[in-house]
Amino acid sequence: KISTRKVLSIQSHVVHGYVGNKAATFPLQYQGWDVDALNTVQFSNHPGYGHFTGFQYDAGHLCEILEQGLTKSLEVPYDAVLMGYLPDVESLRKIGEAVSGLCEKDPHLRWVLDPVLGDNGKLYVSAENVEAYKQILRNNKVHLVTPNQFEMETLTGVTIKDLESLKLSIERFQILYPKVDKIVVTSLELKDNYICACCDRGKIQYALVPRINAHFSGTGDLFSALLLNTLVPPTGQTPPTLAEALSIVLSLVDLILQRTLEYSLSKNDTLPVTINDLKLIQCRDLLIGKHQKEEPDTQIRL
Ligand code: PXL
Repeated sequence: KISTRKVLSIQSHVVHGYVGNKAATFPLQYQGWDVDALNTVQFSNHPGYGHFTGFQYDAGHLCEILEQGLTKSLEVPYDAVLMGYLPDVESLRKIGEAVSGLCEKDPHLRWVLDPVLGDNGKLYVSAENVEAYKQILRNNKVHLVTPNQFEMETLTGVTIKDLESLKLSIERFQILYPKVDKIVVTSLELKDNYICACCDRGKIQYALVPRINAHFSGTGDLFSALLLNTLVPPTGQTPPTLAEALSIVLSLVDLILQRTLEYSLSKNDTLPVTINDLKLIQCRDLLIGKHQKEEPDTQIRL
């Protein structure tokens, strides 16, 4: 009998393309997860296209599905909750409380939180959302949090400009949010190097991320889904260390981005290009889990 792991993934839905739940669901299913996708918005496509239509679901609708439907009636035995983009602050607070309740009832449940606040020095949610994330992180045993550089700076108040200030921000994070178990800081650009940092039980490590001269949407969502997959293995398997998991996931994401770039470029394109959507379906051979058991690409070392 083949077993599955079960995740509740709370993120956005785009009809066309691959961000949010559309970037997380297929890779997780391909790795053997039952994915219950609770969609926080439904857009035609992501706003990076320059035009889109759609709407957000409000807190009442989302909580009704989570609390009345999934938790009370179905009692789905989730192994993990993956929480991504939640633009409405009331939804963020209420869903945060509901997930917190689930974690209290079931200590086995892993909460992976991607605090989507902004990027490249710009907030794309309200200041209230920042406070709501801080409160969630202060009060909950979150298994893994995956801020990018700007989100880490916003959550800690420490500006990151080199390895030393990065270390300071991680130390500050641990003081402010001592209940959070593991931290991965993504999209760090320090002195022309792309870096990823991780911290588990006080141990901080860094990885150099291969540079690809293009901008992609959905990479962060794919990344947090794959990290969850690697950190929460099937029952009976020992999870890798955070550094090992990060190394495996970074090399897989690199392969997916390389292929996406190759398949997206037209003859007259000049780099850097902006690529609207990851070529996830064309990367299914990379996603099927075989990669997990192999040695990660040697180029990514911690
Ligand atoms: O994190 C990517 C993402 C998720 N959800 C929505 C987005 C984006 C990025 O553009 O627009 C709605």
